[in-house]
Amino acid sequence: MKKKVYFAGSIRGGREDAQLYKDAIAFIEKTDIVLTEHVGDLTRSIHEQERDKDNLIYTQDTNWLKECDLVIAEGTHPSLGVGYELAYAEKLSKPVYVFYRPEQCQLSAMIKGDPYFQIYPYKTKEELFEKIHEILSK
Ligand code: 6K6
Repeated sequence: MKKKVYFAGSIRGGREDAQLYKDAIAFIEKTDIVLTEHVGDLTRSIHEQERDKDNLIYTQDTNWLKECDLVIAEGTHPSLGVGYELAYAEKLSKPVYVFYRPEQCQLSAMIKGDPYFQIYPYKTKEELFEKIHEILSK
């Protein structure tokens, strides 16, 4: 059966890795379902949003966290929202896999130091996809 994946990546924290999120989401969708396709949406500006939509985003995303089978996060680019989602997923006992590129960032000790999270340093996109494939094949 297809797994429902909550893919987390920086939005207001900065969109430098947005293309990578888009590619990772497309890769996951070859075999499974991504609930959070918007994380890889390159067409929407983060500035387009109105403040009063934030509660809708929060409600939708926390509902998807409840619905998902697992969380895959790209944590190279620091994001308050991603950090919040990871802690929320832990509270719900969802499996959480966090990827990051150690050559480009120092992942927060609050993520790296939490033994609940499965942390995967990687260098190349190929390496990232290979590991994601392994996780989804379990
Ligand atoms: C703009 C661009 C694409 O989508 C939007 C609208 N904003 C959001 N829509 C849905 N989820 C969001 C939005 N902003 C943040 N999130 C959630 O928080 C995502 O699931 C991301 O994993 C995470 C990013 O947090 P910030 O703090 O970097 O924004």
